[in-house]
Amino acid sequence: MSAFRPPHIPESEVTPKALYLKRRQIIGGAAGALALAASGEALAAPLTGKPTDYKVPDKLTPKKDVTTYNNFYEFGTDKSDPAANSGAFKPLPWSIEIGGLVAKPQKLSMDDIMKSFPMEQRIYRMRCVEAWSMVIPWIGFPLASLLDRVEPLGSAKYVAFETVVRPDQMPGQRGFFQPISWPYVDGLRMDEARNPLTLLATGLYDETLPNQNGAPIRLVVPWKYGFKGIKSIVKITLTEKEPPCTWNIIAPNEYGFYANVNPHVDHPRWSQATERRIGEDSGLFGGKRIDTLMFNGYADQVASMYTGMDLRKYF
Ligand SMILES: Nc1nc2c(c(=O)[nH]1)N[C@H]1C(S)=C(S)[C@@H](COP(=O)(O)O)O[C@H]1N2
Ligand SMILES: [Mo]
Repeated sequence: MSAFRPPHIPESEVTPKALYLKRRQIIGGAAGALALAASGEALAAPLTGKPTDYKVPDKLTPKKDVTTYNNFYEFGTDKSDPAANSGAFKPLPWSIEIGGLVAKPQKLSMDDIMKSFPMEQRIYRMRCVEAWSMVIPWIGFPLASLLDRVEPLGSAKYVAFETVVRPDQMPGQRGFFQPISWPYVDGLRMDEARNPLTLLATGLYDETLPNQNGAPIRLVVPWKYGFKGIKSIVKITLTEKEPPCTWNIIAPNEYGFYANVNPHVDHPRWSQATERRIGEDSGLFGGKRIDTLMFNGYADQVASMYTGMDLRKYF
């Protein structure tokens, strides 16, 4: 069993409104008032999510590893760069524009989001394409709830996402070496976006998302390789055509649009059959590796979306 215990909150306090009010109270006082005045939004407080059945028996990855071993090229390409270089990033105020093939396009602030969607806690296995993995207690809400709110048109077949571009606050977006053509973009097919597992996360463990993990809001798709989990989202667009995906643009033979975790389809330069759990004793010689599971262990919930598809072709 995992060592994690959800914080104890009475049922009455986990409604979105109560959660929001509680957060307002916590940041009360002079400092809170100042923070509010500056940002117009109240996100500086601890965050709680309603415990759910979405969890795995695996041991949680220590928060320290979750927040110091990251991929977030906007802050640099080394795993330690995002934690080291994201201090000047200002996640608030923030808003997301949702548009494209929808009946009700809208722009939502983080306040709107915190008020509108009840936050849940979900413990997911996460698998990076680089063959390491973590187990993370996320706080967030189903992307499907947000999609319902904008009312997708029948012609909408995909959902496209975009990360913020802020070279002044994101050192990886300035300077001579630019590994990516910004903004970082990615997308999902509509059924994947609406799958109950797919989350928009606003926190991890018991805090709002640290900058290095994609503050203030990022995508979490636990049966896909980590690069699909686009961070610091500012734009969501419903489209008819398959949207571009940053890693697929950079190396189409190595990274596909689907990026479903699949131990039977190797990356051209390494095996995807096993993985290394970050934060666990890795012993001598690179240590213990565990088997990677089909769809990262979520086959029961997602495999039916891909029946009849050749997963070697649509990797
Ligand atoms: N905008 C943006 N999102 C991103 C990335 C990135 O470089 N930029 N890296 C991706 C990759 S490769 C991984 S493995 C996950 C890592 O998320 P974590 O650092 O919260 O574990 O973020 C994904 N989302
Ligand atoms: Mo990744």
